[in-house]
Amino acid sequence: MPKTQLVRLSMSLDEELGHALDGLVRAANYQNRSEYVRDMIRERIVDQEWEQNAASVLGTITLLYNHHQRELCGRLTEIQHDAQVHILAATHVHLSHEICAEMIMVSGSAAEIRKLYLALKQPRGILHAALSMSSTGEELH
Ligand code: NI
Repeated sequence: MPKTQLVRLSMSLDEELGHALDGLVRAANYQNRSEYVRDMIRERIVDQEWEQNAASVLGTITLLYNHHQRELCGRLTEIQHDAQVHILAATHVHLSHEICAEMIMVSGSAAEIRKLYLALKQPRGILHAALSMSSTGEELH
């Protein structure tokens, strides 16, 4: 990949906002403001991909459920087979005698991934569901 040019920005902030920025940089253990602002921009780009229903994003769905719930496992499998996304990985962990945790990593359109997440969190027996919204990285530099 060719080395990209650096763009130098100089910006003005109110004193209070400047202090707030330095506080955020320190709290997140960044070495300097530039690194912090770069990551802030990348995070905003990823947020925007999801807000604008981008055609290609990466998501991870975490499910927590009681596997004694009748027909739940079969239902979860069925929902995944019907989803219009690519399932890249799925991991099942037996947390305790009755509780299972599942991690499903998917790529596809933001709208379809959200639809899958909402379908997976509905069935009786699901104790918690979370969607982690990430990116394919195409727009990140
Ligand atoms: Ni299990």
